[in-house]
Amino acid sequence: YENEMLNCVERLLDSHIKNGNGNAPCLRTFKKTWTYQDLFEKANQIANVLVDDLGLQSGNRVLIRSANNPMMVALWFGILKAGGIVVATMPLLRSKELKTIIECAEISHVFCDIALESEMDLVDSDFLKRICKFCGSESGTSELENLMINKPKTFTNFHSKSDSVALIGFTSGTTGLPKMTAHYHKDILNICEAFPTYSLQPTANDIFTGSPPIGFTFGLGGLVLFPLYFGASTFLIEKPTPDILLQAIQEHKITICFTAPTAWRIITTKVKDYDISSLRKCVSAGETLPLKVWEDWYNATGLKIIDGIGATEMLHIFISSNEENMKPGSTGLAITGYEAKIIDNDGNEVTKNEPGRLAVRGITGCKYLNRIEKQQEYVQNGWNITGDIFKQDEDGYFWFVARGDDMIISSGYNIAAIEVESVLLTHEEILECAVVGLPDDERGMLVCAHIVLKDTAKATDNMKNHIQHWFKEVAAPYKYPRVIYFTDALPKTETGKIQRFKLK
Ligand code: 3SK
Repeated sequence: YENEMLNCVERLLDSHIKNGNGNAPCLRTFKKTWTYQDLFEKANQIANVLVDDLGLQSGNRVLIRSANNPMMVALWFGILKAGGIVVATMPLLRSKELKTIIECAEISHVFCDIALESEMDLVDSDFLKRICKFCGSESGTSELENLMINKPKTFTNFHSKSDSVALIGFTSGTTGLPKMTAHYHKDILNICEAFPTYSLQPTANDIFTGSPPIGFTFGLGGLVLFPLYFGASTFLIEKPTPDILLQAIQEHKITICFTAPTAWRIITTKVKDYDISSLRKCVSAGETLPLKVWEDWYNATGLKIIDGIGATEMLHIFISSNEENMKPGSTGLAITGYEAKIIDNDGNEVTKNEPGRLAVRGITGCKYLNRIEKQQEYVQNGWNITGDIFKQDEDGYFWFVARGDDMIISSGYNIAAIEVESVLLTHEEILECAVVGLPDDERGMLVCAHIVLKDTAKATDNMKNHIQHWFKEVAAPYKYPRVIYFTDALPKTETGKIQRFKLK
């Protein structure tokens, strides 16, 4: 798509109408189905509202505050049709976080679902020209729906270029100012050829679903871009719990499901109560997938979870596998369109099976808008340096070792928190855990495990002693968690990532 005029909406949405597939199902929910024609008309009406009533200029940044629902998707396309730049946010954000995003991204327009208006109403910013409320639920109307009523259902798309910015993603950075990463219209189409073709081979008959918010690029790809690129349909769930996901799979004959490792783990414990025979592809990302979760799911269902690593900076997944080439426990191979390697601190490639920093380059890449110093850290000699520590084996497979900051150095031992977690998770009483380093005068750091037991009534000192003893039997004793805290739940981001920084 180099140097072309390109609005990605034309390929993702309008092409289905031109090809006579307007009546095909596109967006499904528990209550109703929108066809491609329905989505096309709504997106056009929204684009007309933006230009005629809300004063949008091309290049304006438009924030969407919504749970995963059909109106959110219509807004996503309507904004791009009108020449705006989409900034889709996580529904659980609070007013302070919304204000930061609005000021960083210089947001001029906001579309806010009335169900989420209270936090938005608290935000005051000079950047904002217009907040327009809509009704994301199945029935009901708000300001946007009223403005849409008399608008034409056709629209001449803004003539963007292949390298015009289409969306800005915010990284869920743990500290400091959030980083804004831009992606072009061509990037959006490029990722639709990469991971889906490599790992999923979708057809128009597929029905996608999953839990990640569309405001997270993992969810955007898996629940909007990939299904639409292949003329398939997507089942959107506003508040996805493991039971609701399973219910959707059973009742709506879902074939492809995207969710995070923690959800796969819980779904495994419940799957026997549901008929999920329609499911053919299971995708996990957002956090590394423990081998135990992969094995338990495989034993319960015969399905192989496709693990993948992506990054908001890269837009979507760049290392993954497919059923034919999978090595359980490994994240997989660099997918078509990407190269990856493991480097040391000087940027030199390390020898096979040595841990180092994961570097990747390919059809998408990091383009920070507001953090020049971070751009130079992230992109070096054309390679994107992710924060993760991986090893590559002699067959080219990448094995997760640790997040860049998740190595615990205790008494001179390098202990990967993720490794301690993987061992703990094989204990039959443990449901979830997160391991962090606790500063200690004597040893530098102590391995500290925050554990959720399957039966919280068993959270006693005896149980702590038992887990510590047992750990030393099954793994190198120096790695055992010297400190254990039992907890009812681990802090997580909306995308299911454990917030280890909070535990630290
Ligand atoms: O965290 C990930 O692995 C990821 C995957 C796909 C898209 C975006 C991200 C951050």
